[in-house]
Amino acid sequence: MSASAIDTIVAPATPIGRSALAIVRIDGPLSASILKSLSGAAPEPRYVALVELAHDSQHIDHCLAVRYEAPHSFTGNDLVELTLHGSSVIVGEVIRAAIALGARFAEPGEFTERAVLNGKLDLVQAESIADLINARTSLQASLSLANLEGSLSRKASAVRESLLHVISRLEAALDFSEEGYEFISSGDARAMIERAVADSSALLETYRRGRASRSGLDAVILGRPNAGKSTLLNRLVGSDRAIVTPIPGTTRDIVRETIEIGGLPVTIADTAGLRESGDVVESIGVERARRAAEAGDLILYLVDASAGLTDEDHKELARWPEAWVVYTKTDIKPVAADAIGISVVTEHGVDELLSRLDQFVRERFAAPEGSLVNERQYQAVAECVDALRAAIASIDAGHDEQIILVDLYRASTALGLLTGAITRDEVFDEIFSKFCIGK
Ligand SMILES: Nc1nc2c(ncn2[C@@H]2O[C@H](COP(=O)(O)OP(=O)(O)OP(=O)(O)O)[C@@H](O)[C@H]2O)c(=O)[nH]1
Ligand SMILES: [Mg+2]
Repeated sequence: MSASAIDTIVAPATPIGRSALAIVRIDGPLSASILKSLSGAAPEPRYVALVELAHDSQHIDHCLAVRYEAPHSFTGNDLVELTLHGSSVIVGEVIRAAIALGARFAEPGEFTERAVLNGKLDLVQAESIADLINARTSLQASLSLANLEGSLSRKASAVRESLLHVISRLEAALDFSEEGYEFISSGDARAMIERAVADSSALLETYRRGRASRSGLDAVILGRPNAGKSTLLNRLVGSDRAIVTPIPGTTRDIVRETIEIGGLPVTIADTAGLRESGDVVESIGVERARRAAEAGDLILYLVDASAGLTDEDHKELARWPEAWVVYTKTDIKPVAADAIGISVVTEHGVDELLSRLDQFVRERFAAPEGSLVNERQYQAVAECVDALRAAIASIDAGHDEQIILVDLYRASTALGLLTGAITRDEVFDEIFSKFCIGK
């Protein structure tokens, strides 16, 4: 896309409201001339200038302006960033003036989309910008930052490059088949594809953690009425979020709160006590509790230590084999040393429960850098693995290069969807730049 073929767009880059400062970005071919019209200034690219903004003889603000020249900007286009006083009135006036001077209001994500179209970012990096902005914990932020800096893209590129290597040699073998050259043995091609399968399968395995790390986890507190579920939720959250009474059956609907455990946001659901009940509302609550547990990542099954494990508890626990059994009210009756016991009255065992949870979340769900974090990324790599397996099956069946190439192109296109398109030009570059054919 040539720079002159695109619109000039304008939008605030900071939330609208009262703040010390607000940033407005103008991107596209008219950005510098809009700045000149508003301020009379044409600052040196990448230098901060203090300018007075006015439009239609009306003074708008004095602000800091930075002008970037294509391709050396976030979007790769000519770009202007104005740091204004953080008033929504000023922001509105600047945007209206820019629109009067030829810009249009940007679509959501359009600046980042332009950065992708200009090759400044790949798709994974663009997605990680949104994730970074939405991060609720420092672990989420550092994972998103790592992907923005290319952790995942580099892994995908390494696989893609090894595929290009095989593809280019098989293509060359086709082009020069009459001369009887062999550019790669089928054993070597198979071994390289096997390695690509192993690498991309390892990438697929990062998804369970990556997804959990990006979206957080759901923990569900289950147990018989009066077990102390709402009391535990309140203790974990640090406020009287749920109603606590000595009356069994107090909680009816699910009460959810999110806290940070093991570096991830964990949404804890306090639920209705599990029992058969003639009360319609309570029965619906029990049904909701079970559904939440089925969908949850972790179940804490609370048992009142002073009452001990009842037959109903045994029956219920048979449905939730993965649940952690946590005995409550250990101030009334202590529990065996190997059991998890807590008392919210004396605080006994609460810190230990928290540190067990912390460790569990870190070990089971915290993702390493360079993980797949969304369904789109997962589907792209899954398609790649599928195609590579088909290519290996074709080699094993003794099919010729053309058939194998179909699946290799499918695999590379799938990886292309992950980061940005793979083109036949790249295959030609690989052939002609690194490959001495001698013609
Ligand atoms: N002594 C003692 N009492 C507790 C403890 N935890 C909870 N309780 C009491 O047990 C009673 C029931 O607590 P809740 O937290 O409402 O129990 P629940 O499991 O949410 O009950 P339902 O909502 O009816 O299912 C309340 O009177 C609490 O004060 C504890 O650690 N020690
Ligand atoms: Mg309750």
